Amino acid sequence: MWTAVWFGALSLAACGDGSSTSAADSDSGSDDALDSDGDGFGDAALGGTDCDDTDPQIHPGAPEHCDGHRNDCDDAGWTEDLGVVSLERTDGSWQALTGEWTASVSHNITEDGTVWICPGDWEVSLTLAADLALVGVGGAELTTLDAGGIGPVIRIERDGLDVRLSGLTLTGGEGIPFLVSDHHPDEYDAGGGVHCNADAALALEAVVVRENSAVLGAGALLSGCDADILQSRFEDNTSERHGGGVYLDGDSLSRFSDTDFLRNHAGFSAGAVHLNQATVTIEGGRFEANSANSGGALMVSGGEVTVRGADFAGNSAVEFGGGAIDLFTGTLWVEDTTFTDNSANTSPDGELEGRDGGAVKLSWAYPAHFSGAVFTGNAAYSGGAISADGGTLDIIDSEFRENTALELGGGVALEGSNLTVTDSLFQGNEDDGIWLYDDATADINDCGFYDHGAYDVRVGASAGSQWDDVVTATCDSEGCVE
Ligand SMILES: [Ca+2]
Ligand SMILES: [Ca+2]
Ligand SMILES: [Ca+2]
Repeated sequence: MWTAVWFGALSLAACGDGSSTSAADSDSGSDDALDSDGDGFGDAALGGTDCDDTDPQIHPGAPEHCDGHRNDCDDAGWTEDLGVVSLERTDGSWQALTGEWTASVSHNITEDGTVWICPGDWEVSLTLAADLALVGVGGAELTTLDAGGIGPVIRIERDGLDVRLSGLTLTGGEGIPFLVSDHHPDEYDAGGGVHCNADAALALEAVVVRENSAVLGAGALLSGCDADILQSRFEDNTSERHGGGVYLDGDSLSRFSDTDFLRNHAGFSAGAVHLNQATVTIEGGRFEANSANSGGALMVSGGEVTVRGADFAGNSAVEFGGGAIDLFTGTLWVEDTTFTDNSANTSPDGELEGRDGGAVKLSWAYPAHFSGAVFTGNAAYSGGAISADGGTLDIIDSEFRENTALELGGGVALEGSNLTVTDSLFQGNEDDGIWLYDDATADINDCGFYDHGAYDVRVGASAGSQWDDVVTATCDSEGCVE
């Protein structure tokens, strides 16, 4: 039926009827050509004005959405959707958000859907109160959300939400008050880039979290929030106290995959990631040049950490110990991971207590397990690569090369701990391969010890130590000192 009407209009024009009163022109903004998408405008290919008659969001005068299409059919005015933000609701309708995302104003998004964010520098602090995906269409390098210091860039405080962020840079965020769980009834500003304090599911993919600040978790606070973070990057975030990159609290059960932590800093502990009674899995990724007083990259204050295939390089504990990781009660499982040039405070001056573990410091680990770990060039006051004070430590198929202790235990230093080492190599650590004292016990099997300045395995440090009661070191390769 519509076809017949259209041919009628065409025949009028073809006949050169000068009246210009065809039905196609007679009503405002619409025409009588076939309108397949029902947006009120007929198909341009059939004489109407709708340049895309398959999409009702495209027609003359349509508002511009961040959808990759020239919505208003106006060639001259279209700029590939640069500088446009739009919410696509789950029912397929759209809402323009562009005008609101300026001057770092706070906004709530309360309807489920996808927020499409086209390239631009957006000044905004967002509270997400619905199931939402936020998609940076041009990727993180072109699409920045900047909170301008008025609060977190992204804030999630409603249980049960499912939130996904991709292709975005989050910056300029500032933490907001947060009550730390467990036995610390203290409130601190937390979560500058992302503040997720809810039983919610959060996914980040290809997101850069950069230059945010807080007291805890400058890059992100994850409290009760289960985060799945993929191919993302936390860089140059700074926390006054703990977790320069991320602070995980309470029941958070999170996973970081191929995610890098670069140059994050915390004033007290954990330049990159702080766990307070939380569980985290790290698969791949690089932790580089993060710093804190203790635990240059990671601090575990109760919780479980699994690390597979990651690289820790050049992280530092500037005052105390654990250049890369400081575990203060909890479980640590490390596989196929390198620790290179990390350091605890190695200054010869000042208080020396606690400046242990150039790469890893363990206190009451139950247990710490390393397999396929390679420690090279790490340095500390004692325990150039690893120091352990209490708990159990189990090392398989690992290498310790050219790690340095200012005092004793170039490779591994153990005090009151139980060590098992199997199929591992110790070479050129200064001055000792392994140092055992104060009720430490060791079971050393099928290991190689080479090129140590002092002892391959030193048992007891000096007169008065308690080593001779309990140490049971047996070395199968080159000799061990008893
Ligand atoms: Ca149409
Ligand atoms: Ca259309
Ligand atoms: Ca568009």
